[in-house]
Amino acid sequence: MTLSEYLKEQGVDDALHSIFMTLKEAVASIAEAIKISDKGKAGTENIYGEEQLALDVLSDKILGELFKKNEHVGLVASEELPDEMSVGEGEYAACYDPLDGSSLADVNLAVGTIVGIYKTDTFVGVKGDDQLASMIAVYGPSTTMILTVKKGVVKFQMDDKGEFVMCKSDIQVGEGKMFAPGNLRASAVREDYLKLVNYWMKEQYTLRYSGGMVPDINQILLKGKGIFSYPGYGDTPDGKLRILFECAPMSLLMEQAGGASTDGKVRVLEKIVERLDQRTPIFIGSKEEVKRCEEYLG
Ligand code: AHM
Ligand code: MG
Repeated sequence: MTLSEYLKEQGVDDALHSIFMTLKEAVASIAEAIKISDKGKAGTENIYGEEQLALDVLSDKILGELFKKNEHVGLVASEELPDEMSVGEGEYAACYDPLDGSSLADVNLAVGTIVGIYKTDTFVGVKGDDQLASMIAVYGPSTTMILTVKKGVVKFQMDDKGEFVMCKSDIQVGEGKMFAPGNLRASAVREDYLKLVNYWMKEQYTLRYSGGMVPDINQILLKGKGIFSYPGYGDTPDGKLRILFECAPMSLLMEQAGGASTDGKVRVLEKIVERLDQRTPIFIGSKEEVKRCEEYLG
């Protein structure tokens, strides 16, 4: 089943369908951009400048230009732009991290795109629960999209013609011993986080941490178990990851798959976005693990 067929089967409106067609085009182009930039590393420094930055900017440009062409999208916000940007009259709004974990691209580790879809004329004041859909794309050995239109979670894989074909339906996250402990630096000053990580180690959880939130969350969704954590500490009590561009779209996917996501006290999807770059601590994955995080850190 293709992405288009799936969306029609789910009864999404023409506008949202068209937005996903734009996304599929963007993901295919970004996948190509990543490949070319790796190949050209030795000889193309003059054109691309600092490579990671070039890839971030390029991915951002690809998404921005394609959304501008889509009549249903009126507003975009990107992790790479200083402010939200009106792009037309459409009632839909898209926010995205065009290439999350881009510093991993030069060592050929997986990177990803994160997108949240809303109906709003400003992202200030929205909360993750307001999303109508969300998606992560992973650029690894294959290019894949995991998405939700709030009717469960499904995975598509790009074929050689740039078509996205469903390869997993009804993705479910249950329980199991796998952990991706982000920002371990915090455990040097936070006794509670150290205790939590020690619990996972003593219980012989499998460590699966890539340094990219997209592949890490992708893994939890596809293995159907595990926990990803990124607490704050010291001068950055809210950590590094942004609600709008990273945490809300991921949290919608996780909850739709039967998992959970919290900042330690509050569901991430309930948190109001007061500033576009607002950050939040996040503990996301299997329900029981998220509960454990709240118990240890709340
Ligand atoms: P980015 O948006 O600048 O790429 O940063 C986000 C990434 C996440 O994918 C990952 O989980 C996190 O940064 C890792 O951060 P750090 O290496 O600082 O622990
Ligand atoms: Mg990011």
